[in-house]
Amino acid sequence: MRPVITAFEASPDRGEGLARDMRVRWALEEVAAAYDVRLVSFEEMKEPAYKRLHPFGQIPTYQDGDLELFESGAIVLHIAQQHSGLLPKDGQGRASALAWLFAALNTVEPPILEREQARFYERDKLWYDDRIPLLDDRIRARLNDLSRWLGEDEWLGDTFSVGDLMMVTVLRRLAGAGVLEDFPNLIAYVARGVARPAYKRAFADQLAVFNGAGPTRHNTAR
Ligand code: GTB
Repeated sequence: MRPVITAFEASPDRGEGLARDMRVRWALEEVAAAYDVRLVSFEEMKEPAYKRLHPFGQIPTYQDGDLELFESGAIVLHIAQQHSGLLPKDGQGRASALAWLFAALNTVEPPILEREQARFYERDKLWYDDRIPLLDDRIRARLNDLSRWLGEDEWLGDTFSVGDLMMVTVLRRLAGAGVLEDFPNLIAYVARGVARPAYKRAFADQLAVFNGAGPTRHNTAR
């Protein structure tokens, strides 16, 4: 039996891989786990049946037999724990990879999300033009520290881990914001992440949905 994840039937990101099913697809590809995708509409996500699976009526969800999960971080962590490849075997390496997973979600993503929300919902507000530079500064403060930590290293720990996977998907959300460009080592870090074959497969699969092919190439056993 293959796990089933949910993804947007029609993603507002137009196939750019910015919705949160992308990180789950990428994790599944990294560990070479076959999976199925159930595409859902915005209407279906708000129905009681779906909300029994996801209390907030969002994507992604994950079902594997009787096991049901929501929250992309919890899903990616579960995948990393079930398979080898995304968590180092040594104690410190594993603990640090988990710390970076949480740092991506709890420390770096929030100011990026706040900027996104402002762009979506506050464009017509009087304060908009003053607010964006403030939000950019908050993001820059995080990126500054992240950039310093990474230095010229390839990944945040000794090897690619679930922490890098999450951090790269979070940083990708800055595309077009003109903030990441101040940090050449982070640009190179994201480029290394998206150059991974597993990332490319995951990206192609979610793009195929946008291009109307449906969930056709979502299994990794290839
Ligand atoms: N904390 C949850 C998690 O990490 O799983 C957040 C899940 C979430 O926000 N899901 C979004 C969703 O289902 C899709 S990814 N939204 C529908 C709703 O809440 O009704 C967020 C997203 C959406 C669109 C773009 N985009 O167009 O670029 C990027 C990211």
